[in-house]
Amino acid sequence: MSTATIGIEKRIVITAALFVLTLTGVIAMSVKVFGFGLPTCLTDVRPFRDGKVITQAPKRYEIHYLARMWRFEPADISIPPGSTADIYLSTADVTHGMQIVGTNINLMAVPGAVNYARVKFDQPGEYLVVCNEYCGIEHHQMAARIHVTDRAAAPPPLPVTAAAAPLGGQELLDKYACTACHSLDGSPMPGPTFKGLYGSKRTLADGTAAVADEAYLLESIEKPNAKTVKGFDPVMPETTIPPAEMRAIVQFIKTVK
Ligand code: HEC
Ligand SMILES: [Cu+2]
Repeated sequence: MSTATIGIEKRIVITAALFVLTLTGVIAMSVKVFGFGLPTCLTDVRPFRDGKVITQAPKRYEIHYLARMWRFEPADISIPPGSTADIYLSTADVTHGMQIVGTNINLMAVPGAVNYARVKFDQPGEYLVVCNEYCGIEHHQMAARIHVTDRAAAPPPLPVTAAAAPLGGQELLDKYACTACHSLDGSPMPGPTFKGLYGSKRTLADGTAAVADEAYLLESIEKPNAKTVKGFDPVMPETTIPPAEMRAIVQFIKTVK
């Protein structure tokens, strides 16, 4: 190898090293000088169960965002321009994403963990918070708003109440009038009781048998006439129920013992 080649190699190595050092320096400087928050996974913060805004000082906030199917809590907050917010993100169910449109905040909400980022809101306006991790049928509806407005400066900001909680399985049975024909405690009604139904063996009108597993429950509700339970009239009406509510109903029936 000639001395010339060694010289070129050395120069390439040194240039590459300088390049890496410069990049590291730029990142460190952006964090220190310009206050860019690098997203971090905080494993020492316990996942929380409710979303809230904590006012630490004027224009200093801590926002605990709880992502869940399919909303963020708090859904709506107001803070004054120039506010710095420490954002902590957790999830109540599956993995979600959280992007604050118009900022560089793009976090993941991972079950069992809390993610963190700091953001400064200089420009007044309405910032949309969206989920960017597909999380189920109503994923596209998952959104929240951060209002950056001077009107929020006088009284301390209060989280506006989050969207109403979804109905539970038992409430859905009332909503769809299932309880008009099905009892939960074994008492006789036009339809079989849900008490002890899950996992039990059903004798059907055509003489065959079936086990009331999850698939059977789903089918019985979606297509009431697919199978008829022996001793009952096929009078159950067909009802259109959104998938999320359907799941809640089946999950609830499973617990009626
Ligand atoms: C008008 C009365 C009526 C209403 C309202 C009704 N059902 Fe039924 N349901 C029945 C009857 C009768 C049967 C048994 C005959 C059959 O299998 O079709 C039945 C069967 C079922 C079964 C299977 C039960 C078993 O013992 O194997 C399930 C599960 C069920 N219904 C769920 C529901 C749900 C959930 C709703 C509400 C969305 C509902 N039903 C509304 C009358 C009703
Ligand atoms: Cu989501």
